[in-house]
Amino acid sequence: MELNQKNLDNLSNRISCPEYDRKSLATGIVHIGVGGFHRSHQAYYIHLLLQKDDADNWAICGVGLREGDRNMYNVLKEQDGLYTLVTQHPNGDIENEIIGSIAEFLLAVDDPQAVIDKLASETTKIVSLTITEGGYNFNPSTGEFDFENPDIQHELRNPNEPKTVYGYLTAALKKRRANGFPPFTIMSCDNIQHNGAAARKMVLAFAKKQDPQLASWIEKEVSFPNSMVDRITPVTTKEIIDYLKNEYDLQDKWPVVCEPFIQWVVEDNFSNGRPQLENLGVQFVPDVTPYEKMKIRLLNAGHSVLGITGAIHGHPTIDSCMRDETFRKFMRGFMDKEVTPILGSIEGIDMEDYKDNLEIRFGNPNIKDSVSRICSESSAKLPKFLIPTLIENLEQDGSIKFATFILAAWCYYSDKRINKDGRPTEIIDAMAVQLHEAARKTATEPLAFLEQESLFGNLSKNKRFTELYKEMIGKIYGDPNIKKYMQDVLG
Ligand code: CS2
Repeated sequence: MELNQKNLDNLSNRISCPEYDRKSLATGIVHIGVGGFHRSHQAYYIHLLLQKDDADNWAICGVGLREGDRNMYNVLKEQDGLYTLVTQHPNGDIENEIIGSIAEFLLAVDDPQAVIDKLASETTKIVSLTITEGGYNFNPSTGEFDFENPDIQHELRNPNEPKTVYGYLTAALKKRRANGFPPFTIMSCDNIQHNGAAARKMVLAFAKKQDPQLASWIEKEVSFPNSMVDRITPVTTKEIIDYLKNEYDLQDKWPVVCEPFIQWVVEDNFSNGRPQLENLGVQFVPDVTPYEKMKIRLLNAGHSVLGITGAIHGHPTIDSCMRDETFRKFMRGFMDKEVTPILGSIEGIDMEDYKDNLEIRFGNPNIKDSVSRICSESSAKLPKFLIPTLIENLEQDGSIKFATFILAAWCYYSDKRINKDGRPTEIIDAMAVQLHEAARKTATEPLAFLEQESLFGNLSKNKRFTELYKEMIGKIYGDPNIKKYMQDVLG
């Protein structure tokens, strides 16, 4: 049976379905960047809220800004915004739930005006974002707004023809201001440290160039709460689609799989109201800094550590890395010896418990999170997740061998594009070509990869680091059977 509103009644005796009346939903949140993560995390929380409370005005309108969002748009249109969330527990238990909180979906490339109008509507109170690190339009070497981007130049010249998130946000805020409506909150849900502050800096940089008066209004009136978001959400596979069909006679074209763990820590700073999510486990705190740092430096960096070494070794998924003792110990060694000393203690958090729990989460055999998802966009991830830990350890004379090994492995991975058995690795990275070009020079110039300053800053000038890096490069290039060198690092 196809998944859509009409069939919900028939489906509800075999799978958990929304109990709220979807016809009376109104959208208070517009979310830009609907992918697997948004659907396993924020849309799930809102679904729980709608199940529990009379909060019909907080449903979500999804927005896709790019042509690449068309598949999601088509599926959600066909399925009336409905999709199945499949929660896979480590012990094999599975929970399936049809989520109904996405009430509407707009594709900007088809109808830009509809998106501006939706954002500018008085009923829109929050605009949330999962646009990935790359979507923020940082100039990687300076961290400032990249005005060279041709789409940005286009929208600066033609404010009525937005293309990026910045053009849409400012066009809508301008309209709200002209109509005397209060602005929406801009809530980043991306894995970026100080994600709210980063979004604010970028929006203001753009707005100042486009319309300084509007920029002052935004500066005063719009809030940009920082948040830490967490739920491992692998890429949806055909097996899951088949499983729903076989077990439930349910045809869902794009279900989402996730782990049972879920966390959302948000600064309670909303300019135009917010849903009452605190009763559903969302933590509202005055300052998310310690939580986000802990998550990014341990979970996300830990993932990259396993992903890059796992890809070279030939492990297909994160859980298969975790079943390999060398990889598990290496990842834990990195966390214990290099990250924990930097983090220090965080009030209310038992760090050892947090790391033990990460081991269980990464090892969940039913999640099957591919190393290629983890390695994708490493050029945006490592400079935020792992390199700062290395730099801080250099400053404090701490251990650097684990992180250094990962950078040497990343160079090899970018250069060779095959695993130790000669099988091609799938590289998905906006900087793939540049990484490859830089890494290729390694044979004659061992530090060439590090000379990409936008990624590594001036690490190539630090003697303690470069000596070790060169030694590790020599080993990995000599024999890509990296497992034995990981054991050396472990000592
Ligand atoms: C992963 C994250 O993309 C990555 O490298 O580390 O997507 C991770 O699964 C999520 O942040 C978990 O909350």
